[in-house]
Amino acid sequence: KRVKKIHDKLGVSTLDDLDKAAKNGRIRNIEGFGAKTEESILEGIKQVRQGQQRRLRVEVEASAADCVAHLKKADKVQHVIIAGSFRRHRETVHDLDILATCSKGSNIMDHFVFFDEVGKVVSKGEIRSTVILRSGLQVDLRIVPQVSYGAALQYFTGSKEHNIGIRKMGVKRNLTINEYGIFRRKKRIGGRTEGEVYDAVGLPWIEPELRENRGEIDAAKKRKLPILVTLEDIRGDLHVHSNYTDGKEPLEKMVDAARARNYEYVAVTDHSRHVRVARGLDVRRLHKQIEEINKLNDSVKDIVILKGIELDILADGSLDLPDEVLKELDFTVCSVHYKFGLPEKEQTRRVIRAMDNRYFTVLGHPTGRMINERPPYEIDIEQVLDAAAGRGCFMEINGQPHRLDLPDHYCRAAKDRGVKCVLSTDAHLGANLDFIRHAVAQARRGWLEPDDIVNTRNGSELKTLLTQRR
Ligand code: DGT
Ligand code: CA
Ligand code: CA
Ligand code: ZN
Repeated sequence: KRVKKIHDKLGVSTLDDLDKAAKNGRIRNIEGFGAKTEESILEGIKQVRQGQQRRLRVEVEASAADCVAHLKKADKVQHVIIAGSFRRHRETVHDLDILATCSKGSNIMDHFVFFDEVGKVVSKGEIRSTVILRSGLQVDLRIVPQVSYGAALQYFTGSKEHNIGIRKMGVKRNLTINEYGIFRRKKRIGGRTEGEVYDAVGLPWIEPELRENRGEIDAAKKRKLPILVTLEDIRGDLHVHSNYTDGKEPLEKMVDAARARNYEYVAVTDHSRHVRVARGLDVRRLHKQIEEINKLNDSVKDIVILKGIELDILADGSLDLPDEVLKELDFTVCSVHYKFGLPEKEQTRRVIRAMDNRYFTVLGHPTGRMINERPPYEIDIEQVLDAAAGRGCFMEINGQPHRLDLPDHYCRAAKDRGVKCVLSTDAHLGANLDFIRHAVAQARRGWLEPDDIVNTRNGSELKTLLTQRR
């Protein structure tokens, strides 16, 4: 729709046309487009032209695992680990930085370049090689001696800014941290493990997800590092679709999948009527679903099925179904699915107005961004978070690979305001429940602890949280 608008209003039909239109500020004049969109279009064009789009971490996971498995089969290898932004669980990565140790006479470098997926060998040396996989992903392999493993792992995990901070702390103690060791004058005094590096500067070990120089070194000094949430803390999924709407599997199958994960509860949240392409539920069909869930709850004993809906936030900020119906539900994921182009003020007002409704539980995929595909809509998330704090509304961390929405810095902004987050998958298939890992990773990068998250609660604690606004 948006492409068509640009085409129709400005006669844009090539990337060059688009570039010119954005540079001349003509795009912001189209209704529903703003200066921010124009900026992100320009940024997108730059990335496409440089062929440098960063890849989703989630999308390179499988090849990363294959690479590691392959390397582990070389002779005389000890450690093989992926460092860099991949280890820090950044949402996108530029390349893979693999670190390995092996004993004398290993064939690891030959073995590496003969990996099936390698498309091109860029360089091959004794201690460092670089290849490009058929998928276009660059992979660097570095071999370090066993005594250097921890210091090298710390170095190559990054981020660069974090490393600089740690290095500076070393200097104060007359220590040189890195080129792969901890040295006092020229003498190696440690670096075999990563823990030794942090220990040498008087800090506890810092989780890779926190290593972005966003205050983690200070927090570590004060012994105030967060105890990050883990997958095991999650007790249920609160955003799941079924084939009542655009899900691919029957409700019962989705419940079975949740049960297979040993969840205590699962919320079925099919679309509401406004989403016609997904055959969104009207009052009648929602009632039918509620009935089915009631029956299912009577017959299954090991999991509680919550009655929910993914409710459209309409253009004026009202919700897509009347309060009389919403009060029968346990849970609502309220989402913006159209009118992405409202000016920032209006979009923000729209969402905050929706939160005024007492049946509003959680804001679904709050920024609307699709990584590498669609920019976020123009919305003042900080203002939204303030409003959520005042009203007791929650924010979703949607684990769909392209969404990962809220982004990490906003997860932290939510925590700072005492706004709790819900980690969910937005599953359209039973197998999608696995996306919860991605939501957990995003939450960890946002410094979240179990207490900051709604679905770490047990069933009765959850009930208390969900009824407090009503
Ligand atoms: P990426 O590849 O853009 O997704 O992000 P990274 O963090 O994986 O960056 P990369 O691959 O350029 O380098 C891997 C790590 O090596 C980086 O996180 C920290 C370390 N490193 C690279 N260059 C420098 C440097 O100039 N100084 C310091 N202190 N560390 C560096
Ligand atoms: Ca990297
Ligand atoms: Ca690299
Ligand atoms: Zn949605």
